Amino acid sequence: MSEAGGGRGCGSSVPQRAPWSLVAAAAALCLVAATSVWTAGAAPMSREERQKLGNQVLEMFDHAYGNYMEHAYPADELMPLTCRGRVRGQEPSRGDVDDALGKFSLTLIDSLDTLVVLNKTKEFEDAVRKVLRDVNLDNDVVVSVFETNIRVLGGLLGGHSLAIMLKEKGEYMQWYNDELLQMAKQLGYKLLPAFNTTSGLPYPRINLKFGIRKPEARTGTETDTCTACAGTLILEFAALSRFTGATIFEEYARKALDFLWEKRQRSSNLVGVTINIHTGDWVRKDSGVGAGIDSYYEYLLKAYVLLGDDSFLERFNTHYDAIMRYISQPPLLLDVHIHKPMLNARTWMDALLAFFPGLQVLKGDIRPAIETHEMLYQVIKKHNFLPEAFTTDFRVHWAQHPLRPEFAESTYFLYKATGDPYYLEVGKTLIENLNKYARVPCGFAAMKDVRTGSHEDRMDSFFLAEMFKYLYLLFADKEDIIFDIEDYIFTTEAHLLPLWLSTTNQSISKKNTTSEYTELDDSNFDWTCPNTQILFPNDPLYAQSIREPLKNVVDKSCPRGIIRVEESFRSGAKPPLRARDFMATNPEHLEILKKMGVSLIHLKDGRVQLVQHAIQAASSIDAEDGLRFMQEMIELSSQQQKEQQLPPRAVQIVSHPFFGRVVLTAGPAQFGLDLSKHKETRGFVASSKPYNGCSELTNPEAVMGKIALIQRGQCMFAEKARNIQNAGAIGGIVIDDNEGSSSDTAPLFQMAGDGKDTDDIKIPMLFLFSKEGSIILDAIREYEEVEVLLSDKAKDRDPEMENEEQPSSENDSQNQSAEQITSSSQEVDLVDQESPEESSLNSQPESSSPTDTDNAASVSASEQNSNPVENHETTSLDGECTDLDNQLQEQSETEEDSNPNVSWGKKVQPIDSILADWNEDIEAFEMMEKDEL
Ligand code: DMJ
Repeated sequence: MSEAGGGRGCGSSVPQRAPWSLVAAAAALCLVAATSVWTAGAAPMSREERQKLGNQVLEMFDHAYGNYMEHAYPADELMPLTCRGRVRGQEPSRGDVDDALGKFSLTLIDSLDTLVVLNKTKEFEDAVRKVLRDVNLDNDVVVSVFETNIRVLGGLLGGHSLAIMLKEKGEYMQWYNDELLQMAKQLGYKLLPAFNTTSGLPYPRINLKFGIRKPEARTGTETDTCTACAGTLILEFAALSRFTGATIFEEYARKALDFLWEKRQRSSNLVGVTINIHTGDWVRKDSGVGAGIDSYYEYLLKAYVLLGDDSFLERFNTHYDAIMRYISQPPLLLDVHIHKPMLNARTWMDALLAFFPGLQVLKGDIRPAIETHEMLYQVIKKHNFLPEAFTTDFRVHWAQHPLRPEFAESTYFLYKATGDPYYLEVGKTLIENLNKYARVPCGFAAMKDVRTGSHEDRMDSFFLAEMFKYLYLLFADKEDIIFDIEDYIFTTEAHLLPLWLSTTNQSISKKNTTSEYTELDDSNFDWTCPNTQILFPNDPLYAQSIREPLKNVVDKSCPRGIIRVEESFRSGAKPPLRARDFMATNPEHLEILKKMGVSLIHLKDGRVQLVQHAIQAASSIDAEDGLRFMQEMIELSSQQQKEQQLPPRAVQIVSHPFFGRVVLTAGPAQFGLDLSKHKETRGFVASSKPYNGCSELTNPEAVMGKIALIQRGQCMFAEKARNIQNAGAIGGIVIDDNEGSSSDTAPLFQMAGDGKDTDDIKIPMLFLFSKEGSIILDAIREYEEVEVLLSDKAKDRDPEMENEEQPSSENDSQNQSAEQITSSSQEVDLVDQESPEESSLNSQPESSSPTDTDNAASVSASEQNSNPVENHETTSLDGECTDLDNQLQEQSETEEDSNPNVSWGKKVQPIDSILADWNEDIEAFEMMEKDEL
């Protein structure tokens, strides 16, 4: 056993060779040590105001809980807009999100220990009786193992922990006889079959009644799970084992953790987002601290705190080093690839990572915690809530916000560690925003879009389990809570488990575990918990001084590419004018450009091309600056381009004589029916009149029930969509007006909305470049009736149809022409899955490869041929930075000679890497919809 205390992070209050309970308690105690040291900085908040805010939190909780109990209970969740309960099977399925709902009164169970924290002991007593009376854990329903563990098992254990605490106090719960614990044990046994894999990693889902294997189970065929899903069990399972003496739970959770540890990527010490539960192979190899991984890290550190095993701390520290080395790019936390950790895996962050500053407080690493928290707070100030995902330049990437508690959690922990009243003000803002924007007559509604303030009929149980706890505790004094919160550890769902479990039944902890045990050196314990002497070396303004440089980080930010920012600028070498600040209308900027040897060329299509000639620069230093500026500009526009990309869609001509053999690559739209989520749309095509679709159609009878063809240009895509929809079209294909354009040579893009709500557009819309579009137009001329299938992926052609129509010799000539069209369309882009033509997609970039043609020109052609209207539309939603958007279509050119180290050709992203990025984005979004959220 290692020593705790002494020279280690928690300071001298911990005796040498402390019992584990003391070590754990000390770690928790360190969190409050600083609350009284604040003497300057943000104005202190009076006790009166804190009480007022605390009471406001109580009132808000009553509003949420009261409405749930009145209108939804015994359903799992409240639907606050329609004021009723969400019962699984009775509402349209929301996919994986519904896997949290097991018909076990989820919100009630998740709220149990919140009632005690908020001093609502009578209501707690009443709620426990209801759980014991009404809740059935044996429903024939498939639930997420992860969600059921953290919300239901955790909720029951948190309830039990506080029930026995109250009983011991002698006033409340005197009748209680471990009934919640018995339920927890029953549930624990129901989850165990999920671990029946060779790896010991659990299946992601289980049927509460039938388990995994039985035919009635309707689950058990999954091969993958998320890292957090498999690595967020140890607190609840160990607590269950230690409370009951049944060792099996802790053993299973340890085995899963051991396996994940074994599978970490050895050179980077990072883990991926999803893993194959049978082979242990990483399925998604990107790695961050948000969705899919978050609570795996959290549980390693907290398992050390609760259970006292050094091995958990050692693992956490190893991962933490890697996180700080690769993922942390203060104030950002950006996903990287586990095998190439210097390579960012994406340019956006998800809201779940907002818990990380809180975990860093527990770890004792306060500076980056303050920085990230400050950045997140500024995003919140801009949008009132943290959008589900936002880009590195703080634009909304995914606008939803389901009232997540992670930011409040970090705010609470930072306040505990710093005592800085600034964090009380942050909490006050959170309360105000919730009341102002999310409060509805029947509870609190999730935000569907933080930009528009629209609501979703959803109030997740974690809102009651976590948000109110952290907000209440933030403003509470010790005497406001009827027990000592420092005797407990918070699970990831903020359920409370007593630290004394560390010394109970601990003999079981090491049984059957594969992990080797090593004596840790002292460095493992450095900073393992906040220590006021380290945090504030005679500087009460410590936290403020860290926040200060970041205070405008969001407001001042405009679209930019962040590619290991800290590295490129650490050297201090940066051009006098940054690409992200450049405005083509600013004469000073133009002057600087000239000095750097960069000239502007206005292209016919309205875009601006940047060209650098080093020899035209005023000096060699200016030439270097110019080169850096060009480099920044390329990265900036490439980043922007990447953000515009979406997986291609397919327009497949299915009617005679094509029979599905001709598949045209199409660009999707940011509005209308999403073909990746819905079944394909099939219909005959008809040209709209006017052909540009910019006004009410004059031939509605021709497009009614058909897929309308419209020409690009003259008005917004969304306007065209509305006009054809109003005329009764079931879908639309926009054909590029730029003659000769083709997906062979130009990158696909998504059609943007018009900056307003486009929810009214229900039909699918796809975009075809001119060459592909003319295949359809030619077909209409030749065959009149042309039927197409709009989908996210081409379907197998229909041999039955083909056979039906082809026996006559008359059709032979038509077949022949079909073949002709098929083979000629290979050039444009054929992805018929039954033929090797698929490879033509992969060969696309070769035609635009810089090795074929002039270097710089081909770079710009493949990277920046995006549509000015789309770029403008997309970013204008976010406000201030539209001027810059127009710059993002700029092309760049440089003379290779001017810097032999710069290979512009490398900037071209090969199509398979683009596709990989697309796939990762889709997977990421799918992940975010999963139960892990
Ligand atoms: C909670 O259920 C838990 O905190 C979980 O770990 C992930 N996030 C949700 C709430 O956002």
